[in-house]
Amino acid sequence: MSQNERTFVMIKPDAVQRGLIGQIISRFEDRGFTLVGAKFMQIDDELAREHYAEHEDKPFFEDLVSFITAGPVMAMVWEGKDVTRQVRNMMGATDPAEADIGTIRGDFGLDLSRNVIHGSDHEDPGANEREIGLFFDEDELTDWEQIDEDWLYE
Ligand code: IDP
Ligand code: MG
Repeated sequence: MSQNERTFVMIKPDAVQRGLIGQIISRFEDRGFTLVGAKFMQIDDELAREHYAEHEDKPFFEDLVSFITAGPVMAMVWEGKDVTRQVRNMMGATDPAEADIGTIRGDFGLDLSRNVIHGSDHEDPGANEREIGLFFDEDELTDWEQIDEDWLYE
């Protein structure tokens, strides 16, 4: 497989509760990306603090930790060409009120602290690998080739 960039994506507790898992996964499948890992789980306090460590000094940090641990999430690893940046484009701006219509946050969210989805920051080199490692062991990721790859990629 030549397009082996991977990124970490998480459907947040608000979207799980609102029954949006299927619609969100469909968007990534429709785009052509390959699902290589998935885990339906509830994040504990320690993992939440580690995952969002870059925000620990922000005023919203404690609320963010409470929110992300309040219910189950769908943690995933997606693979494909330029996937980290493309997933961020598909997610839209952090605040759903500012996100373009057609993006996941713009179509499914209204409030900054209930913004539906997380994706690794493409402007932070290594964020994707770091976050994948935080949520998945190597043997929980599956290498496979989609049958449409010859038609998806030149
Ligand atoms: P991102 O999720 O688009 O990468 P970040 O700035 O990394 O945005 O923030 C991480 C998460 O923290 C956001 O997705 C959102 O859930 C939450 N967050 C960010 N800024 C605020 C805020 O000002 N108030 C409340 N929550 C916030
Ligand atoms: Mg971020």
